[in-house]
Amino acid sequence: MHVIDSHTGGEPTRVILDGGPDLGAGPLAERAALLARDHVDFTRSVSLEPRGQVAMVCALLVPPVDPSCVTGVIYFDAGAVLGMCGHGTIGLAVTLAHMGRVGPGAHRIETPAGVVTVEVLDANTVTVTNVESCRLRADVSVEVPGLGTVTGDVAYGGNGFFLVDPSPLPVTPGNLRALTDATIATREALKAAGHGNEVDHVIFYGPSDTPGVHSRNFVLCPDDAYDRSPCGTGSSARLACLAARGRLPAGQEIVQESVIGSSYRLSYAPGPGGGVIPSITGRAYVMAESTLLFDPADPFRNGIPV
Ligand code: PYC
Repeated sequence: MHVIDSHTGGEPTRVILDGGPDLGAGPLAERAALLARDHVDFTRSVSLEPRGQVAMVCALLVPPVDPSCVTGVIYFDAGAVLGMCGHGTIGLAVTLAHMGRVGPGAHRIETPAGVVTVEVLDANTVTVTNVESCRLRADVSVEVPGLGTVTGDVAYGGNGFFLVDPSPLPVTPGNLRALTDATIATREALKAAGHGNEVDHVIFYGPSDTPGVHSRNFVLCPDDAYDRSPCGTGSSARLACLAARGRLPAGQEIVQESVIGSSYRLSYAPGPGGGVIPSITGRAYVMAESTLLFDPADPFRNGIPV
């Protein structure tokens, strides 16, 4: 199995070029559901340690249904198959450019959430135009053990998010353990309150001391790792919420910082369905080209269960 690893703002992406399971030729959302239902050993074997790493998001290349797309892709981490992935799409575009499969300019990529566009600006810089994103519910409050009442918006940006601004605790690199525990507890409280189908990521927002930055975020992913990047689909959900509150006009750019200090430039255009069409610009770097080996005698060939 050949893979190329990159990172986008510190968040890893493993592009799987061959050797994945046969998922047929149906719509990508159906193929993603098959991957989640029937191939958990495969998804864990490539994402979890010892072959993978904490926070790994994998990008399985599949033939697109739409022939105008350069590829289809299904993203997953160790905890879930994702509808879309923003940092992964930046990493994928940089990887395809590294392989000589795309040049500078615009290209379409099919994901389970829909077709997205990438604009390759240089060898490392990519703008993703995401699927239409929208706020689903404003000011949802849940009781979270240890935190009290936590209030946020439920929004869709290719994945489902609960966005809390301001964060109940400081969003700083020194606070990663407490932020992880608090966002997991918030996600569990949302599940218990019946929002489990709408939310699989939780984001807390705090101020940044970097000049020109709109805010700093901490993003909890389905595998309980935090996103080292500012999260492309989470940023899309954020744009939808800012637009719905009248706090950001269409076309105005903001900079979103992650908890480790990497950043995306964000803006949006009005969407046809009343939401927003997000643009996310970030940088990715290719780190490794590898052949993964799976020894049947290896007791951890399907990853170390977490
Ligand atoms: O960038 O959309 C994203 C993402 C989702 C999960 C990890 N990163």
